[in-house]
Order: sequence, then C-alpha cells, then structure tokens
Amino acid sequence: MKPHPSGRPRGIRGAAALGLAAAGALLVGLAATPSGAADAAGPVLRDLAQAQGKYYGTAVTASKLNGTYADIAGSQFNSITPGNEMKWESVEPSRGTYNWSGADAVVNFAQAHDMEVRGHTLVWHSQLPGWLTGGSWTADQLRTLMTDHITTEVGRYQGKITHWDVVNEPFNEDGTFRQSLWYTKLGPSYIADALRAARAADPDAKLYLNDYNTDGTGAKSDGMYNLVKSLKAQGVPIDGVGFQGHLILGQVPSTMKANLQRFADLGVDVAVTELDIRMTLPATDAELAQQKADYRAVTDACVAVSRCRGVTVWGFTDSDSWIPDVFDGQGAATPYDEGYRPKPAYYGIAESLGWTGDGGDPGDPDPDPTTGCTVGYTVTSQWNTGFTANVTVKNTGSSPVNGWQVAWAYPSGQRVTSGWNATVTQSGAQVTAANAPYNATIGAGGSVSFGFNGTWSGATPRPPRSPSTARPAPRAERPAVRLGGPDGTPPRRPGDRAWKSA
Ligand code: 9MR
Repeated sequence: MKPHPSGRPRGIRGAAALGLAAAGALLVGLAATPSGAADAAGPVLRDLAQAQGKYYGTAVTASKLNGTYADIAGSQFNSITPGNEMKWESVEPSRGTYNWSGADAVVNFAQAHDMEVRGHTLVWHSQLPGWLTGGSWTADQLRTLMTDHITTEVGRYQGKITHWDVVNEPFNEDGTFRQSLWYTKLGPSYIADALRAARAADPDAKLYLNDYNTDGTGAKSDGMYNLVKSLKAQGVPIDGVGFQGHLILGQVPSTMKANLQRFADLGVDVAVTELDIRMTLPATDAELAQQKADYRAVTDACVAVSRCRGVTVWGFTDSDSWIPDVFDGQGAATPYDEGYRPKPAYYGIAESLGWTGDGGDPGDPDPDPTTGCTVGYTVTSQWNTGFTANVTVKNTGSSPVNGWQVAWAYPSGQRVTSGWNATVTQSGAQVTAANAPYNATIGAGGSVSFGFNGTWSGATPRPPRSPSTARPAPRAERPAVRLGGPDGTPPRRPGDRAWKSA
C-alpha cells in the first residue's frame, strides 16, 4: 500500500470510513468517489506543501463548491482564492447595495477545511461595476470611493483573510503604469493609498500587489520591482508581490526563480497567485508531459525561494478554467482534467514538493488517474449474535485494477470471524479485506465480491469520529458509508443494505 506522507493511508482515517486502497505493485486508488481515488493512493498537495513550509492553493468558483469539486478543493489545497466573488462588481453591483454571498461562501468553505484565503482583488481596472466606471467623479471623490470600498471589504473579513491582492495589474507590458481609471484620475499615489487603507482595515492581513507577465525578469517585472522598492523606502505597508503565472506550455521563464528571489531580497514575500499553463487542444501525451515539467519548474521556483509563501492554481480543473473562453483553441491548462482526474501536471507539482511515488509519466504503472469504484455492502443474514455480509467492489475506472483492498471500521464491537474470496482481517475496530490471489484483477467496469461472517452484541452507538480527524476532514475522508443506518449497527432485517456509497 502506498503510504500517505504522514504514514497512514488516508482512505481509512474516518472511524466509519470505508475506502479502497491499492495493494501490491500496482497501486490503484479506489474509493467511493473519484476524489477519494486520488486521496487513497496518491499524493496530497496541501500536506506536501505544508511540509515545505508553503501552501498550495486554488482559485474556485463559489457556486461549484459541492460534490467532487468541493472534495478535491478541500482535500488537496490549503489556500483558496475566489475567482470572481470578491471583485468590486460582484460585491457592490449597485452603489451601496452589497452582495457578499459568493465571497462568504468561499470564506466559510475555507474555514471549514482549514484553508488560508487569498482575497482577490480590491483595486483593479477590470470587473468594476457600471455605476463606478460610468460616474463622473472628482479625484477626491474617486479616492474616497476606493478607500471606502477597501475599508468595507477588508473590514468584513478581518482576521479571516491571510493575503489580499490589494492592487491588481497596475502595469503595462513595458513597465509603465497602466492608464486605468485609478491611475488616470489619481496618479500613482492610488497604490500607496490603497495599501494604507487595507492595512488600517486588517492589520494582520498580508498586503500584495499582483500582476501577470512579471514572472520572469523583464521590463514589466522591473516596473513592479522599482515600485516595491520605492513603496518600501516610503514606509508604505507592502508585504508581498504576487506573480500570476498565466503561462504558455514550454515557456516557463528561465529567470523565474531569480526574479522571485530579487523581490524577496527587497524584504517582501512572494507568491505565484494564478498559475495555469495553456496548450493547443487537443492535448497530446507529449504536451501533457511538457506541462508536468512546467508545473514542476514553477513549483520548484517557489520551493527554492524561502520567502515564497506558496502557489495558487487558477482553477484546479480544466472544467473551471478561463482559458478556453479567452484563447481560441487553447485549454487543458490546469492540473486536473474536466472529469476531475489528476493529470501529469498534478504529479509534477507533487514531485516538486517532495513526493517520491510514481505517477504521471508514460509507462508509470500507477496511479492511473482514471480510476474509481463503487462498493456495495449487504448483510445477507443476521441473528442474535452474528451476521453474514457480502461486499461487491466495482471498478468504474477505464483501466484494470491489479490488487485491491477495502478498509472500514466497525465501531461498536462487531468482529469478523471468517471471510471468503478475500483475506479479511481485523485489528481493533479496523477491518481490511485484501484480494485473494485469484481475484486481484478487476477489469474496467468489472466487479468482484467477497463475504464474511461476524459477531455483534450489545449497544450499537453511532460510529465516533477518529481522533485523527482533529482538523476538519476533507469530504473524501468522511464516512463514505454508514454502517447499518444511523446507529452504526448492521441492519436488523436480512437483506437490508448496511450502507451505500455517499
Ligand atoms: O478567472 C476569472 C474569469 O472567470 C473572469 O471572467 C475574468 C474576467 O477578467 O477574470 C478571471 O480572473 C483573472 C484574475 O482576476 C486576474 N488575473 C487574470 C485572470 C484571468 O483573466
């Protein structure tokens, strides 16, 4: 079994969790949900990043934060950025009328999953409400509107947002200031004013400037560098610089690490804030392999710079990426495909963060990202002190599985006495069923069944949570199944379903 970085398989962490984990040389993560598949056998980016003293983050769409999308966001990432929900047009579509629903949803999700939040973004030239861009304001009025907006939004989330992108994309490609609404009316001082207002509203949040095409050295990066240097010299509160990282396949700037380091040397933190790496569709194996190398190179740059706080991908799945809408014929820019299967890029990130398993290269035996399973558990007969159960495991992935395990907990004293068609063992509450030699292989779409006898008696309280779930468990680790309905006992009537996939 492939150990979780912490030394335990994640699939069996929850007290009543039933997960499938791989066994033998061919390690295939099977679980009741596709995200569990990645969890059971593969790397966990947030844990790997944390071990490096970094975070790994993702941008999300608040309205999609349920099901598998939420499972992956909450289990793989420990920082979150709302893709659009904190932008001015989202939070104040008409003057004085606020809508915090999307922003609140992201912050609440983050708190429930022990994630940092990158607030994005307070002062930008884009996605501003029409009432603001269409108004005719004096410089004083506009400055007050800007600082009031910052005070309101940063104040609302005070203490809940780790990093704010206070000013977004202030530069032209040649390193001069962008002629935005803000710059043309207020001049460059709008940046210092914005930072001061943000500091006053939340003294603990780290305040960032953020831009694209500043990832490597060059004129635009020089513009940002000179600005940060001058803000620091004036004592303006600036804590960090975000490098968006909207990159093209095969074009990670060779100067990226040196560029991050020179900003760090100015005395600010740095972060890669919106990483995606686009390619011409359809994606070929060679392109996906290059993308893996590219994701690895960007993550390597962050790992190598101690003041790099972390990396955020701009959407973790190709189904939630802005690229196809904006770049004709381009896409496949994120680490998961549209079906939420990890791509080679995901393994490139993991390897950069110290993971040493196999994955994502041609010829790697595992983990085939197109794995998944359903598990059915039925008590076929039951009497005063005993029961017989049957378990069916179906491989819903597109590749055969060679070697499997099913693991679950019996929290209320049930004991397995003998099994067939699998080696069923129990240690305390934990039960593990491993394939027999003759049913190790489950073809794509195929199933195997095994059974066992067990004993039970006495009270049957609801399964407790494992103490190891002190931080809120990602959904994929929560009980995928429930034993015998709400009280955790095998069902009373022969033939009842003891549990079903969540
Ligand atoms: O991902 C965002 C997309 O859904 C919006 O349509 C778009 C509008 O400009 O903004 C996208 O996010 C941008 C981010 O806020 C700032 N950097 C560039 C990102 C991609 O456009």
